[in-house]
Amino acid sequence: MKKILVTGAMGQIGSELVRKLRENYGPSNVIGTDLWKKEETEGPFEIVDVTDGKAIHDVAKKHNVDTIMHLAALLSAKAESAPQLAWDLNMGGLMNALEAARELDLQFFTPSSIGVFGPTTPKQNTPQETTMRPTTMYGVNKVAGELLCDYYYYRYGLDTRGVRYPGLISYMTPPGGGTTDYAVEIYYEAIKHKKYTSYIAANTYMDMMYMPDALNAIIKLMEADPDKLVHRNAYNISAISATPEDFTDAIRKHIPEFELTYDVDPVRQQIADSWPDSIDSSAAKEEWGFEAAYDIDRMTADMLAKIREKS
Ligand code: NAD
Ligand code: AKB
Repeated sequence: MKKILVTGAMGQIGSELVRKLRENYGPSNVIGTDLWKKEETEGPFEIVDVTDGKAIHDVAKKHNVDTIMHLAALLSAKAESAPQLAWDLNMGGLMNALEAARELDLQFFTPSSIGVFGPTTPKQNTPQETTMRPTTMYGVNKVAGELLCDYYYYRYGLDTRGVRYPGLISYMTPPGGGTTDYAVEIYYEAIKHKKYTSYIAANTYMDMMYMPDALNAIIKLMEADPDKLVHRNAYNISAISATPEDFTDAIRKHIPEFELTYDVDPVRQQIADSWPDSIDSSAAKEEWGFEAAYDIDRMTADMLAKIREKS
């Protein structure tokens, strides 16, 4: 991995991943791409619509990259409100990115999600290999995406790798329309109003992870010895299994008067209820040394400090 093209580079993950990759591999060796860009965006950047296969291919070729990290997608809540768009973007964009990687012989990464699991999946310590019958459009896309990446690996020998991310928590770029977004909003509201109304119901567990751990995981997996990878697409990884009350308890250690109330959104609650309470990351630990440095308390201290600095 020496020269990397990132799709969806303006998003929650992409905006921080590009920065981190540039620190590690050099600013000129990371090409950000998206449908749009912020005015202040620095470094090599191209406008690329991933539903246009030729555009991905041409930009990858122009910059002579050896790796594609494909992030452009519609997340779970948005996908439920626009299933056709989700299919076209999540499947069409992935197929185009894989084809570009095949034609140019590039290493390939794309994130899957805990959204691959469904109501018939074991809910506690969900195994790496288990029943995957999701009941959301996003989950259907992610399962099909995992299979497609494996297909390119087995059929063409393409070096495809992926992780099943839990909800990601970060302070730089807001999340893009997922079910786990409440776990970011709660921190901003804690600083601003000392209270938060959760659209996710009490006692709903979901897996979460702080962004620095999520970024380190991508780099560690992509640099891992291929001979050690028994699995490919995609590895369970998680750091935290938490409810809205667990976030509240962690925030109250810094803001004792913080209050939590509920106004449950039935669509996002149904999605959350169909996902695991906690997933088992042992295959990722054993095969490429995945580890998470942030638990909920360490992450909360950092999130609150960083949001305060910004405001
Ligand atoms: P995001 O919604 O924050 O960003 C997606 C980016 O894709 C946006 O900048 C958007 O402009 C861009 N995009 C949309 N349509 C496009 C198109 N046609 N062509 C090019 N770019 C387009 O998403 P994210 O949270 O950064 O997620 C990135 C990937 O990680 C997705 O595959 C997502 O499913 C996966 N993932 C994210 C999380 C999470 O909690 N953030 C968890 C699990 C998996
Ligand atoms: C979402 O909630 O859609 C994402 C995810 C877990 O894939 N954060």
